Amino acid sequence: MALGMLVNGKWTTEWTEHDESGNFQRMQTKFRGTLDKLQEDDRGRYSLYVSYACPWAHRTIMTLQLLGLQDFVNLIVVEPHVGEMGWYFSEKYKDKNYGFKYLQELYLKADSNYTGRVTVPVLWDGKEETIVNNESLEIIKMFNDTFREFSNKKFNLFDENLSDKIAGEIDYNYDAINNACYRTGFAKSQEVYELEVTQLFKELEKLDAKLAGRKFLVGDSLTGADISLLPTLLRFDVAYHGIFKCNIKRLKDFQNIERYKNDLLAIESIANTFKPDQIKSLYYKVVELNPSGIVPLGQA
Ligand SMILES: N[C@@H](CCC(=O)N[C@@H](CS)C(=O)NCC(=O)O)C(=O)O
Repeated sequence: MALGMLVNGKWTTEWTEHDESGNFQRMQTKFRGTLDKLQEDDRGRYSLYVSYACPWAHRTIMTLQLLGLQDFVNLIVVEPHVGEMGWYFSEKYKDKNYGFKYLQELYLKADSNYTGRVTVPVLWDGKEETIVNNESLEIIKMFNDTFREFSNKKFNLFDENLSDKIAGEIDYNYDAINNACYRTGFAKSQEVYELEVTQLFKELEKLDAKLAGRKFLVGDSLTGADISLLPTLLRFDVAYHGIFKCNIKRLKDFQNIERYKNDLLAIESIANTFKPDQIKSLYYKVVELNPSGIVPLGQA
């Protein structure tokens, strides 16, 4: 992965996601639209652009599959590697809408002056030819709340009666675990790294205790809180332990977290979204972290 971004519509290799002390600070996403009501005519109108390797996109793929929305929304997958020009398409991973070569072309179609990172996931509106939203949590909520009318309705991941608890878990875990792995991996000083990794493992201990005797984070069924956390857990021993140096313990050393993760992975529409080789390859090819780009054969 060579990190870069668009500035006023032009691709640069700038990457400004650190503060002066070397702390990783994630840039905010720019497209934050919502959809309130859909019609049967909207079948095929929207596309979800993803990479199976990306944890944020992984949330949206899981949700799409759990809700059975594959006939309503087109799934478009990028090559599992971030190249010199960011995410790209290939013979195998085609942009079925426009035949674009790079994902940045989609962003520029939505806004020719766009400034920001070119990230997945993207929820694309093929009728208006614009990006509805590129923030994973907002996309999974929209799938559940707006698109679910056209789904098999097997799951309701954001039950209104549990919404405060679900939102609380998602917020807490984002900071404590999901993004903490990135803050650890992208720390630019020994001091920042040590603080982050120590705190992350304290939080994992807490999570392990919380999951004792529990199948789900909130209530007694699968919710958006589980879907938001799980992609990070699935990347932990596969990639974060090595390349992000999140290595005080392996995730499989946490008994309850490991059982929780494996129980969720037993759900078919989750299992078939987990592609460990793509995950390893994406993270170990981040040039800033691993200049040789060598991907290890094993994992923690
Ligand atoms: N806030 C976004 C984050 C998405 C994100 O950071 N995606 C990464 C992949 S894991 C990406 O596309 N990175 C490419 C880049 O920054 O150039 C979300 O949750 O949807």
